[in-house]
Amino acid sequence: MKYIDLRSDTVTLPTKQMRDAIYNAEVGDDVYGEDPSINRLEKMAAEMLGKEAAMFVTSGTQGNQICVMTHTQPGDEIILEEKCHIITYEVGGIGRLAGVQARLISGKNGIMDPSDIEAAIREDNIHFPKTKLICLENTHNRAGGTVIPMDILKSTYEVAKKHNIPVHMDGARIFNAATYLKQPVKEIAKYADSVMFCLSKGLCAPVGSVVVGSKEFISKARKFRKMLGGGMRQAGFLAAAGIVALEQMTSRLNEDHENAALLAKGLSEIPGILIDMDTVQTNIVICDISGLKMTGREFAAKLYEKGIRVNGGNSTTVRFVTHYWIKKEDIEATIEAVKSLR
Ligand code: TLP
Repeated sequence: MKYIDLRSDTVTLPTKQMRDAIYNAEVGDDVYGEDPSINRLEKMAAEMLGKEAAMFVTSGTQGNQICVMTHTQPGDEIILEEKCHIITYEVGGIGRLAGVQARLISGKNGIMDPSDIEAAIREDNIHFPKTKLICLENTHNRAGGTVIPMDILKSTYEVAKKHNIPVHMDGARIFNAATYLKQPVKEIAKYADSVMFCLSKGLCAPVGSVVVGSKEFISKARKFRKMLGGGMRQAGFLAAAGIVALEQMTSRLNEDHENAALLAKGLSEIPGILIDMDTVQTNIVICDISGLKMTGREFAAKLYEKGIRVNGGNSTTVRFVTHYWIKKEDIEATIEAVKSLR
């Protein structure tokens, strides 16, 4: 049976062009720096994001963890939004791997106020750890794919520079943010010292993410990637799909955003379902289904029987994510299926 899979944009399968590119890829040993496809992908990514250098990594999680390790020393403190991916879904890696302490700030729809960030920066005092990094997430996953407005991004970067603290952006979905803002992606990336973005989400590549930053930052980061077992050999097969992702998939994300908006509208009209429409900006829709008197897990199980997959747990929050393989008809079918659940 073919499911309408709205669990995540991570479920996207590679396109025909990607499969052909993988088959035909020129490869070499990337630990020796000799994989032409990896080198090409890294050059393209650095150019697109307006940074000096780039490094292919196995996953978004690995990219974020490497960036935190590269920017900090054990015992430092880093500032993050309280529901960000690094805190919620990275297995406590920043404590275990980087040995840093997290200073969490509540954001409005995932977006931290620059004055709250400034207030959280530690003064020089014998009792305090040093604030060594500010992490942003753009788009913000758990807040529903929300985008950091350009003026907030700029003010945040000004605060960071005033205190001489680098900014890392978890830009897993930065191309969705760029699409929403109608800005070239480098206009967003210029307000961060390092950016991680994923090839394997809305851009449909099967595996991999990229970290971009200064030459010095990336050469230091390469050592941490090796330490974490991310020094791959003929990884050009993966990079070949990543190149197609950057060439062909970054300019079509609006379609996913339109489908998410359509889905959010349809679902919000169903009694028992609440959606904060202000948060529906890109390809994620988060619903509160408490009015349906079932948990997210029960809701997901019922939809599964109707051929639709979503993620739901013990809470009454359910997430839907649109992507390349979801068409308008799938959205309509999903709304009808949810209506029939009651
Ligand atoms: N997010 C996944 C899950 O891990 C929750 C998803 O289905 O959305 N940053 C952000 C903002 C992400 O949403 C994700 C993945 C990552 C980092 C990690 O990427 P991967 O899965 O490649 O390690």
